[in-house]
Amino acid sequence: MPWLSPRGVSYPLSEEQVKGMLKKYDKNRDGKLSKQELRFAFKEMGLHFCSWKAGKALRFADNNCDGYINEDEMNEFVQYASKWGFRIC
Ligand SMILES: [Ca+2]
Ligand SMILES: [Ca+2]
Repeated sequence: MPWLSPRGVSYPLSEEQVKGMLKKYDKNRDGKLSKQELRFAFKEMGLHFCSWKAGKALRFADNNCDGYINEDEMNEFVQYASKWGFRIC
């Protein structure tokens, strides 16, 4: 994982934890995650190139093509995004 650089003490997040974190980043409480919300969440969870990754994961998991990740699409999204290695810093 060359794009991960450790920032102090950190530990990897499980898929369940990532899902819980993502829900907290639904800032406007519409039950869906926009690209902006995802990008912010990725950044907070220690990912680099978060804008690019947010877009890539969003396109992958956005089954109904509305540009948002809803509850149903979340599982696929998290599975896809987990390979980048989320961390709590
Ligand atoms: Ca939202
Ligand atoms: Ca969608």
